[in-house]
Order: sequence, then structure tokens, then C-alpha cells
Amino acid sequence: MTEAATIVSLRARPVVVPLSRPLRTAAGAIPAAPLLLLDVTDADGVIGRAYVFGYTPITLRPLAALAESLAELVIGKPAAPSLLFDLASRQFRLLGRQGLLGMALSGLDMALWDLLGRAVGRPVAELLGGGCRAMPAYDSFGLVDPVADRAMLEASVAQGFRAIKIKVGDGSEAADADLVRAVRDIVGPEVRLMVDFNQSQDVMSAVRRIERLAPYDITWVEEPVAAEDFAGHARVRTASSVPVQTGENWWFPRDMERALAAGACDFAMPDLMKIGGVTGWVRVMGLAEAAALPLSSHLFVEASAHMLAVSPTAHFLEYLDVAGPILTAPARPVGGLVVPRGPGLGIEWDESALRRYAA
Ligand code: SMN
Ligand code: MG
Repeated sequence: MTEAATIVSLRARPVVVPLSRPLRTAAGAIPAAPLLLLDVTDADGVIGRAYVFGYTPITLRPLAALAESLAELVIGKPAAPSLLFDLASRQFRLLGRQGLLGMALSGLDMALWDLLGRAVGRPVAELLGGGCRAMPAYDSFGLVDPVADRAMLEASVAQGFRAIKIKVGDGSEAADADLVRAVRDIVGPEVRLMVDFNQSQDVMSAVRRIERLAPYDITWVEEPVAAEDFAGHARVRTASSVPVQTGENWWFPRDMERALAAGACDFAMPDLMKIGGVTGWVRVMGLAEAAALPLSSHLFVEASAHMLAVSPTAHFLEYLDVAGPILTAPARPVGGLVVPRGPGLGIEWDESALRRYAA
């Protein structure tokens, strides 16, 4: 059996990158993007690149240490992400792959698929049997102020976005309704509008709030209750006239299967860093197809474009750029569309920026 070249090194570099706009949510604010950059090199000298998003700088040192420890597990093994995905599943059965370990494993998986693409000079979307088709994107905002942020929202529509997401849930029910009404007035009746509660509600308050937002033509309400409360999501979904979206906090394919079995959502949005990277996404896009479940992405604009391009039930790409300042060619939407680029995942580090933002 011909095998992939063996892995010879895995390098992890922490950076904290400025965000183009503040990311305030009902569950707290993220002032800058803590990223761990991964470079995996094979015996042919091919380097695969990916990054993981740490949410808070507190995670960066332990994530880097975890990545260095994972190097001991994978160095000398073939750069075969699906085999390594299953090896890790067995290796960490007692511990479980949630949390920082799951993030590091998913990041390594993304970097390995980038390496495979670079080794043959092809985009990952083509490696997976698809093509680099343009994916519809929504512009993803945090909590916005309809007066102070009016120009930013108008610019998003003028730039070609036909879908926008805002965060809600951090104030009163009336404040949510006032905000959504104001944003609907700003973006107009044709632009799709999604709202994200970021797990801030209980079932009854979520149902009440959604009822007050429904008249403003909402495409989805996201994570109304705690991410792991699949039954709570299902109760909200039963009472809601607005489709329920969730998935960014599902750990590996088993969590998605549990959520679907609980009837938790009308739409799904796995996060590449938590679902198990490219390999994890490939395994869950089949679940989505079998369930006729529209599939959207969360963060990781560059890699998500490839995965949605090969997903049978692709819905929307979340455009929330956390890595642009450290890439030589950030993924930029044109007319509200993002096109996957290669080779690999299309990620090239701007080394001078890495030095500037080194953590
Ligand atoms: C979100 C939360 C925290 C960081 C990035 C994004 C949000 C989303 O839940 O769906 O964009
Ligand atoms: Mg969200």
C-alpha cells in the first residue's frame, strides 16, 4: 500500500490578532483573536498550515503545549488525517476529545489536509471530489448599536452581502425587539437577518423573545439556550415560528448525532475546530444530507469555504474574519460570496505580521 509521506515536525505559534470590529456577545466580549498557528511538515518538506481560535488568550500556552505533545504521537506516522483521526479517537477514548485536546486535534487535522493539498498543488475542495464553487456568506456582527453602527451595517449591504447576523440577548426583551426592528429598517426587507443569543436564555425567555422578533422576518435564531442542552433547544424549536440554528459547540460527530436525535435544530453550523477538522466535517456532512439539514459554517472562513463547497446541504458561510491580519491573502467576500482557494486550504502566513502579533 502506498502511503502518505511521514510527518517529521509539528510547530505551534501563538498570536493575538486585532479584530476589524469588536466582538461583543450576550455571553461576553472578545477584544482580539487569540490564535494558535500550526505548521505540520512531512518528509518531502511539504508544510501544511492551519490555525485554531482560542476564544481567550488564557488558552494559548496550554494549547501550544498540547500541540507539542501531539507531535510525539504523530511524528513518524504517515500524514494521513483520516487514519490519525481514528487513532486519536482510540487513543483518547478514556479522556474524551472535548475542550483544548479536541481543538488541537481538529487544528492538526486541518493542517494535514492543507498539507495533502499542497503536496499535489490542489485545493482541498478538489481533493474531496468537489470544486471551488462560490459560497453564499453572511456578514457576522457582534452586539450592534443601530445608531453608532448604522454606517457599518449599510456598508455591509452595499458591499453585496444579502445576509447579516447580529447578536442579541444581553438586555431586556424590549431591547432585543427594538434592536432587531432598527436593524431590519437599516438593511431593508430583502436582506436575510439572523440573530444569535449565544446561549444566554432559558427556554421560556427564549420563546418569549423569539415571538417578539418573529415579525421582523428572521432567518434563524442561534443557540437560544446552553449549547449542550439539546432537549432545551428542541423545546424552543417546538414553540418557535423561527428556525433554530446551533452546532458551533458540538464536539466531534457524536455530538451532532445526539443533537439531531434530540430534534435540537432546523439548521446546523458545526465549527471545524470542534467537529474534528476537515475529517470531522466530511463525516458529519453525510449526517446532514441524510437528515436534509441545511449546513452552515462557524468562523474559519478559509477552510469553511472548502467544506461548504463539497457539502450537499450547504447553506451559509459565516464571514467573521479572525485571521486576516496574519495572512498574506485573506479570504475576502465579493458580492456576498466567498470562493475557496488553494492549494490546500489557501492559508499563507504573513511572517512579519506573525512577529508583530506574537503572544
Ligand atoms: C461567536 C461567538 C464567539 C466567537 C466567535 C463567534 C458566535 C457566532 O457564536 O456564531 O459568530
Ligand atoms: Mg454563534
